[in-house]
Amino acid sequence: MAKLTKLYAREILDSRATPTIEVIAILDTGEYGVASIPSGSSTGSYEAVELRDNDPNRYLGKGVLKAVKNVNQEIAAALVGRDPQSVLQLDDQLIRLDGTPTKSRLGANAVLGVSIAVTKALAAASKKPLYRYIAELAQNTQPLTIPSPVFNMINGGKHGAGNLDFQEFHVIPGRTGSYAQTLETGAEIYQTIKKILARRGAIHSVGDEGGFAPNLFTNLDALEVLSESITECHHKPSVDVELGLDVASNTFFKDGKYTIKDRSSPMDAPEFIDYLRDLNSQYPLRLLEDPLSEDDWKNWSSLTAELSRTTTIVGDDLIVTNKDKVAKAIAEKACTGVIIKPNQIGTISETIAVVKQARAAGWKINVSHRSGETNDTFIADFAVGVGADYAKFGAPARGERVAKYNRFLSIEVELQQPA
Ligand code: 2PG
Ligand code: MG
Repeated sequence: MAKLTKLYAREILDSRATPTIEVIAILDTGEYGVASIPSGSSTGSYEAVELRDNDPNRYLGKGVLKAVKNVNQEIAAALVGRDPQSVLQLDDQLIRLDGTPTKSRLGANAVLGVSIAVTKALAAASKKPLYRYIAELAQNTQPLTIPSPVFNMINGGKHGAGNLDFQEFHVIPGRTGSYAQTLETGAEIYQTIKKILARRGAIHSVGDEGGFAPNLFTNLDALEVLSESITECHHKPSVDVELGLDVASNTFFKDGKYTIKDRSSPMDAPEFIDYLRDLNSQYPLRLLEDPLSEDDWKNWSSLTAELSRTTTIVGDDLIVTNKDKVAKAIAEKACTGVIIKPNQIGTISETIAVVKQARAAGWKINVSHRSGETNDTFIADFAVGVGADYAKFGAPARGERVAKYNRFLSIEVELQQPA
């Protein structure tokens, strides 16, 4: 077996000019893995803790030198010179070393950086493509396929320009052909949205995930723009090309009420559910993510009972890639799909365990990037390896988003080759 000969980290920048951690793991066989960790801005309160320096004199307090030091000193001292044996054993060791339920001592960013870098190094040493190595870790024996891409075309909420309340307006091309075709469809629709927004005088910039951040009157108008552009590209909206939303409702939920610009007064949960039901009949949605706030469990169950026959109700901030939350949601029938983000929990083994648990409950799996990203494409291999139904990597624009969609293109070609 291979020994870990070097493990070190450094501070780099993510796509939002914010520092993040990059970890390098080198084996005595010469193989190595490099991982850089993404970061969310609409984070759920129950996510694992991303360690930041809080030193106002550097990067407005957002530096990650403490996390870097934790890798270079404590974690390296525990792991270097040893055989990591398996990702599961490595992750167990990291969890024990940190010793907190939320990885707040060493930092989930430091811990996940090591977990992914070593996973990549071990995959390289096994001479298997990363996605196959992940499939073995996940005991996924199904034929490997590329998940359906969920393109985030219009950015609102915390990722936008302050005009729209909902965070993400998705376009999901149907899978009649190859993944490459869905990417082509997504790119054409993206370009068409740009033209339509210009025509409407809804001056646009782009948001954090590469989608447009336009000036529109209501959240519903954004869905209208998506539908119009799908039609203009000669597809049938909600049939050939479906729609989705990440409402990210935590961001506009206050004192028990949901406040959005489409309504003159704040709505309580039953009123907001009525609003979402009407929206869903006007613009049928394939995926409806975080329609209600992260602690509003009772109403999640009512909404799921009402809408899940036609629409997958997806928990992100509700579930935070956490096994206890998944168990609660299964028991309460609170959702039928889940967003999977490794940095919400902090190790690859725990992330895989959550995928398996959700899969066993019959949920749809949507593997997701974060709004602050790097060019690391690990998440694309991960999504293929665990057999995700969907992958959400932002718009088909901006380098850090496109890197992942392009990685799918090469995996698709490899999967088509005879074994
Ligand atoms: C989300 C994500 C990614 P963030 O809410 O699904 O799109 O956003 O990374 O800011 O939490
Ligand atoms: Mg979300």
